[in-house]
Amino acid sequence: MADEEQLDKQRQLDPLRDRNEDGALTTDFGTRVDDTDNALHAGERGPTLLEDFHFREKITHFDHERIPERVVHARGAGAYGHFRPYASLAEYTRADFLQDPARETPVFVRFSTVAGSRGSADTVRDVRGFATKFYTREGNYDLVGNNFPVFFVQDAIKFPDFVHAVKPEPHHEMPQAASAHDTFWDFVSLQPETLHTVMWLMSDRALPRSYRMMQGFGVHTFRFVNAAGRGTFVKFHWRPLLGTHSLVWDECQQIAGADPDFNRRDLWESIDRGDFPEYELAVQLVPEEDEFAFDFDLLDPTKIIPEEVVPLRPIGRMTLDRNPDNFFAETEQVAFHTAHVVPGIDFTNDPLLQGRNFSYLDTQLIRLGGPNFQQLPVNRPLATVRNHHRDGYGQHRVHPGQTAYSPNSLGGGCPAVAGWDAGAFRHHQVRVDGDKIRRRSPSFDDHHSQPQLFWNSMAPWEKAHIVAAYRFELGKVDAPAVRARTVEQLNLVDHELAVAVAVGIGVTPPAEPAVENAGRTSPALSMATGQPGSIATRKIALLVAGGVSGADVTAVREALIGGGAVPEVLAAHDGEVASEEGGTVRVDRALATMSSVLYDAVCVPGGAASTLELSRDGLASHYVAQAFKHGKAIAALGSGVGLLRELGLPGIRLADEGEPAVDSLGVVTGVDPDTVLASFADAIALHRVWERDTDRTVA
Ligand code: HDD
Repeated sequence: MADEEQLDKQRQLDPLRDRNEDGALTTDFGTRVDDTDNALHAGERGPTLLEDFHFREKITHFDHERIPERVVHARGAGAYGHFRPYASLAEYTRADFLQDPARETPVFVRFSTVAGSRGSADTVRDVRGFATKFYTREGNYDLVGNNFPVFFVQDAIKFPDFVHAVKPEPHHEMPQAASAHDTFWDFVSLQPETLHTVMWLMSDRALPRSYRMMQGFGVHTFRFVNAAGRGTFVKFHWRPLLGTHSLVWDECQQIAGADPDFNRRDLWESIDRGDFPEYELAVQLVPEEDEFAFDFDLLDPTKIIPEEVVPLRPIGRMTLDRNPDNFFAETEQVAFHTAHVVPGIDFTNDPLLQGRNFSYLDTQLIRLGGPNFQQLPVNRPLATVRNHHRDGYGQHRVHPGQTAYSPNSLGGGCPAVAGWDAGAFRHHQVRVDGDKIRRRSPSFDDHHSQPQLFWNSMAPWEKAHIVAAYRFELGKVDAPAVRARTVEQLNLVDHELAVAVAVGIGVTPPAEPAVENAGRTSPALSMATGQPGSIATRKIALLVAGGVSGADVTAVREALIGGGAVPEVLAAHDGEVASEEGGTVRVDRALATMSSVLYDAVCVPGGAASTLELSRDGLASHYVAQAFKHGKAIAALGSGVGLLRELGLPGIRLADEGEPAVDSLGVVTGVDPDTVLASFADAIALHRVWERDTDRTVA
């Protein structure tokens, strides 16, 4: 256990922060250096001398800077924060950090994509990792989750096959960070247990707008254990306070070029601004005696417990409020492990979890170069570490004394093991009995009911996006047999889905449904309902040119900032533009550097000369047209409507001259700033206006 004053992770890190702020440049062994720009040569034009220890040390260190990237989840972004429970959970778990609502536990969270390498784009179609390290006073607890509640395979032994299939193909190492290729679809179409998670992958859940607007899930059924030793099954859910929101696929592909760091930058800038990401931790609790009360197996990680069957119980809140100081030291070297558990939280026999408990320790040994990775600053627990582990590469501890074994008498028997009552972890006692067999339980066999449940629960636009995603992905698959087999699999989920996909990829649609659709839904699975409506932290572009109405710009900025949004003024050039009132308007960004896909909404303030200039600029028109295609809120004040009129936006009515305000599917125009801005804010808070989604492929 840690003492009270030890429980501040930042205080622990402070002496380790090497600011290099003043003083002379030195070698790694501390000798001051008089020149770091010229190596030691024999004469001005002569060879470099071996004697130049500074040159050799500098180059050698550089040559060794890289470590292996993570085999999966290589691309990520992290932040520090803290977690606080709402109330004591002592009834279910003895985990110390879940006992006292007055106590905060420091955390480090790393978000990631899965398939891409370290330098790949953020907005690819992929699962997102959501890994949280709680620095509790009883040791580090890692909740290593994803933004999907289910996983592709049921048994960890299939993980290498799955990863090899989704990663770039081995002969030419293409494509990067994409599942749209033959080997992925070959594998998943042959392995029907993947169907459910693939359905999530084809949904917009795979395209989060922001790490701040993304759910997280522990995926497995874990076990809480209370002080009396009673177990309760538990599923963990992170729910973002800003709601769960996604991008659209066309937008994602463009962002990958316009700003490949889109999600990473969003996280960094939000924390920098003081818009701290917040998530509620909720649990689904199932008494041990109800283990077999479901029509699926609780140990099967390809299944959810529908929230309508076991409701979520909110238990606490996490706030991320500090960016790391150094990406490599902290975000790259953080080492998560599913077996980093604390008393009161335990495993189940989920065969995926059991395998993970081997893999995460193993991978850190190669990635971080040996068994002392727990001593790296970001990984170092706040709880006191005492044991007989010794030596190894990168040993930072100095262990005085004679004894490094147990039992000992020469060291006074120290350190001694503790009991459950003294805060030791004790594996939950369950009776295990069985033959040694390589076989899965028949209770893991149903691969179709839950994908069907997911499909049935989607709003029409969500279904349309799923169909479009299957068509896109399979459209990149060369092997006709793989395309056909995928359609066959989908026909075991839903006939309408299978037909819609088939016609898009040139496969003969199945004539008959292979199964009857049971018609079950779980409304909680849809992103269309139950989202908190707010414009907070949304980025809004204001398009301006010389002669813009300064009054409009001020009104728009004030209204948006008042709601917590982040407006930015964009013009053809940086600096400032003249306002129609004879003043100036400061420009935040040059239009050419900030594509429309990098904003949540766009506004065109009034000003006849400004509108005319913007209309002549293809970039500004393209900007609005793109925002329209991606379902974003658009506003134009006064004469600004002229820019929109030229675009001929389908199905949209624009305000006539002098008309106060018209809201037509989130395109808000008119001369009355108050009314226009109020409707604009409502449309932004909806996230997207899906009714005018031009990507729709099925009704
Ligand atoms: Fe994993 C990393 C999440 C199954 C083996 N995994 C990794 C990370 C996350 C997950 C979020 C990144 C951690 C970080 O930011 O450093 N993994 C999951 C989830 C799974 C899952 C939610 C299923 C429920 N993983 C899984 C299996 C295996 C692995 C079945 C192996 C048998 N995962 C790894 C790994 C990684 C990893 C190879 C790569 C880097 C690392 O561990 O530290 O060990």
